[in-house]
Amino acid sequence: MEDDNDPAYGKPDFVLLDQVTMEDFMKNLKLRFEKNRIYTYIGEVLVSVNPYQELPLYGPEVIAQYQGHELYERPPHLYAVANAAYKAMKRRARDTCIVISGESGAGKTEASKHIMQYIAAVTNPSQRTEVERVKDVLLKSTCVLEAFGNARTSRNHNSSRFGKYMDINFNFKGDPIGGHIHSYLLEKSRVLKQHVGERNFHSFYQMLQGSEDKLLQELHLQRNPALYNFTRQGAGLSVTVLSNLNSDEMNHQAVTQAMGVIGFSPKEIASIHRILAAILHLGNIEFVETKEEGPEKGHLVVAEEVLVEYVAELTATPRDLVLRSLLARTVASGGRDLIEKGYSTAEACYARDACAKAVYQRLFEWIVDKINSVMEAQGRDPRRDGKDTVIGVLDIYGFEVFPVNSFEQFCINYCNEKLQQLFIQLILKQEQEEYQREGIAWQSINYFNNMAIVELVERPHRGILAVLDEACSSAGTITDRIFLQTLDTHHRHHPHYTSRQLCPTDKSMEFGRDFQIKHYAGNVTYSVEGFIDKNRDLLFQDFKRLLYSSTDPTLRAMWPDGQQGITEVTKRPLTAGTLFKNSMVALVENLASKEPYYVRCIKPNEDKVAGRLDESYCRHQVAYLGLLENVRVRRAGFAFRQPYPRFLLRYKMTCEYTWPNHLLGSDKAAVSALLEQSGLLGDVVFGHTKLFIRSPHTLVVLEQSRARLIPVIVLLLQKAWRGT
Ligand code: AD9
Ligand code: MG
Repeated sequence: MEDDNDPAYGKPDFVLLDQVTMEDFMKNLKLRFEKNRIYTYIGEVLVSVNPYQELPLYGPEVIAQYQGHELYERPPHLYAVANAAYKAMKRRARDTCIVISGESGAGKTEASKHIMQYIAAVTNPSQRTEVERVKDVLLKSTCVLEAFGNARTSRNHNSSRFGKYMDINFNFKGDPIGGHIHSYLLEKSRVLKQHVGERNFHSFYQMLQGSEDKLLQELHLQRNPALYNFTRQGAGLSVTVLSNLNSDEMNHQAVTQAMGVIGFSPKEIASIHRILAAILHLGNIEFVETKEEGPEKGHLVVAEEVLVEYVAELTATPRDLVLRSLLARTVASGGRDLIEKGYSTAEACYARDACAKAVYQRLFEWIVDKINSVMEAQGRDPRRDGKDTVIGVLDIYGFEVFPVNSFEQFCINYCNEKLQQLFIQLILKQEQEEYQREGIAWQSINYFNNMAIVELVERPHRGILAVLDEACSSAGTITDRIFLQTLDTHHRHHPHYTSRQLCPTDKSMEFGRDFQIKHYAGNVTYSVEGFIDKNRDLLFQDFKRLLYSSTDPTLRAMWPDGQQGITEVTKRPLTAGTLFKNSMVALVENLASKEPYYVRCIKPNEDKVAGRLDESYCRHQVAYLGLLENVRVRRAGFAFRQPYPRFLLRYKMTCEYTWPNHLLGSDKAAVSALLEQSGLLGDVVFGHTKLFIRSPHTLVVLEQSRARLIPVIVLLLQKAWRGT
């Protein structure tokens, strides 16, 4: 650990580079990575490279080395960032947040887990039961949410398919007393369809592989996922080729145990299994039109009726009602008359799929709500008017590009644009505010600003989401293709938008199907197929009423809107895109109101290989994450800053006027005397409460003289001690 100042291991902070060029940056990143130094700072921002192998960097012993230390006193680490956020929260009663960003597979989720582990390890020294319970729930909830919200994709074998923001509430002693999870847009279309090499959500395979024979029998399931339409398409059947992920079977045990710890009752766990099984059976239901002559000709029937029985049994709903909801829907005709409108085969498939997706989504949301109800903050601090201090941890799906990108990737990448925008604003804002507060002059630095891309998506009236909403409200007359044409008309001159129509020579896009956005992280071609449908997110009322009629209280609780009568006029619900946009706006506002800490994750290679850093692949990420600009801002201003008392604590032994204590009136004056004696005054500026140091060299000089003096001081102290 101590060798981090050794040049053989590169610079622990990019601010210390001799020159800020991409070459120098990459050289340092690579050198450190090769020595298993996967963490490096840019000031207080932590850059992390996914090692794709287990490194001995974590655990209680390492945690102990970071506990109570300042960021710069130990080699760069996630623990140091967690510690800094925790200390700021505790000392200054500031709400803080840790924002983890980077593309899919860069290591965000793993980072968030290490942060949680650090916080759990350093809190509640008195082992109060209630606090222990909260910590247990916090830690175990990750495992449960990963089972239901993560899946194997071609980019990451344990890819988060939902966004997660977790608030941890602390009392005045700094112990966690509660928490709240906010989940964002689960990629529910995965329930129906997976691309080659990908899988459905882990939960399905875990249940099939891990349940006892008896349970499977009760669920009318067989162990083999290849028997179910919803779990066989991607053919990526095993969870992973990586060693650090357990088998589905082992995970099943872990998840069930975690649910128990969190407080899911055995009945609730059984309901969850039944719901998952019902979804799998639903996926195998097919429809045929009757061929016999007579009045029934052309009517739709279910090919395998026993599946309907299974679904009815598992959802505790009447079989006839299940069948009816699958084959027809009830519509109010004119006044109060209700008529049943039979489906065509395509409509029935659509309705079945919509139902399967919605059931899974409601299950997921119910699980999040359940965890939240268990974590609701207890024992609030009355001195803060019932308001606790909070650390928020954001782990959201990373920027992603697949061979075919749809509505989900569009939302995910938009979300990453929003976070990048926040990073730009906060890093600049924070710097500027700090200089103003301390009364120091400051000149702004230019960034690539992705605001235009964010606006392309979210602007009222003409933005892509607004045009999409418009298409959705048009009672089925507007097709995906027309939607694309409208986008082309509105954005033909937009620098970040193009399509095959606008750029006929670009063969990477298809005519009438694709548009492309030049994202901050790269170009992504989206296929508009299914955009309108996914945005409208329609589920017929019949299914809602059916599921609300369930005698299983857990399932019923997921469908409160099934109470509504068929003739009740419902307001048009907000579209999926608009809901997502609103939640992103709220998220960004929330993060901006807290003191932010950043972890910027980098994926070293596309093949998930241990220890290999592909230079051009990483260079691209360094560029789009704006890391070089980050270093420049940090350096153009002042590389280091320290409150006067802290500075003295560390360096007072280097000056006779300040050692062991100074008599100079103020700490500021003492620091000034110290620096004058070392001849370093020219490189610093005195703020109201902090010292600002321009070049890292100054700190190096101070560190060296400190290192020279410490053995002498230790010796002196030992002598003095013996003498007493
Ligand atoms: V996504 O946007 O959710 O698709 P993440 O969350 O950024 O993505 P994740 O944390 O899931 O990526 O990391 C991907 C894989 O990299 C993990 O399953 C581990 O196998 C591996 N990984 C990531 N970080 C570490 C680490 N610090 N040590 C060892 C790691 N392995
Ligand atoms: Mg993740």
